[in-house]
Amino acid sequence: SKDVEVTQRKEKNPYAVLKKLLDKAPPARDFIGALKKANSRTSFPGLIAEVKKASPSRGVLRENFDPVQIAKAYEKGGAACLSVLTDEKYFQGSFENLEAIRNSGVQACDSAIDAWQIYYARIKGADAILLIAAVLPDLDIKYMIKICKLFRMTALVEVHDEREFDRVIEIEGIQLIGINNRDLETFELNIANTKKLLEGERGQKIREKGIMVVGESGLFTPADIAYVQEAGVKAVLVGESLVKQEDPSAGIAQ
Ligand code: IGP
Repeated sequence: SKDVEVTQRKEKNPYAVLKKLLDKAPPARDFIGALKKANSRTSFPGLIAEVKKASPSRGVLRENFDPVQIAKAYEKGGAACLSVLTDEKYFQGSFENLEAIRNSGVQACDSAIDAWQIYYARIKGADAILLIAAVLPDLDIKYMIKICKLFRMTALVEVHDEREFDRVIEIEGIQLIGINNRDLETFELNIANTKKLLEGERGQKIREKGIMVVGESGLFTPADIAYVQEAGVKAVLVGESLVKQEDPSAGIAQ
């Protein structure tokens, strides 16, 4: 934000400022491609490893939290992509963390509830962004997917229940859907949620449309990963179980 202020004093047109910052950012890399590559190389789901200091449901997960060190460990362990929390209030994250990690060369994702956050994340080097269906109306998701396309970013659209799934599956241009096993209202975790949403007609639709599915949250053991893979996911998003390890790369199976 400091560079935004400095430039704004010199520039009269705010869009020119924005354009300059966007042009300066490292180009977005192929997030889905990285996941697919990992999936075909290892026969495990592609791993999105999450850099998360704290969460509303679990409190502080790691005391000596060095985001770049964790990101490097994830990369060394074989993670295909990273998720970097930027929310300060609930997750003790920051856009500075995102930028520092991106500068260290890893594929990063971030979550947005407002269009400006996509611009901001892109400026800080994000390749993908998480859009949460529970808090976004369809029109917003559509609009935000368009912005992502413009920046060649990937939109990961997160759902938790059938209603949200049925809403977003019809959105044009959707490529990547995340199924969250955590209920964001009660914080309850249930990995059977991924399976439930991929059964029957819904699973059929996903396959027909060639949409990649990410199993999110509450994955702790190789058996948990195998379970969601069996259910049909080609990628997983894992935070707590990795970030809590002394060596965050240790929990990543090859
Ligand atoms: C990671 P876990 O249980 O492995 O720490 O979960 C990730 O799925 C979770 O942090 C998450 C999240 C979100 C956080 C999924 N969707 C939306 C913030 C906002």
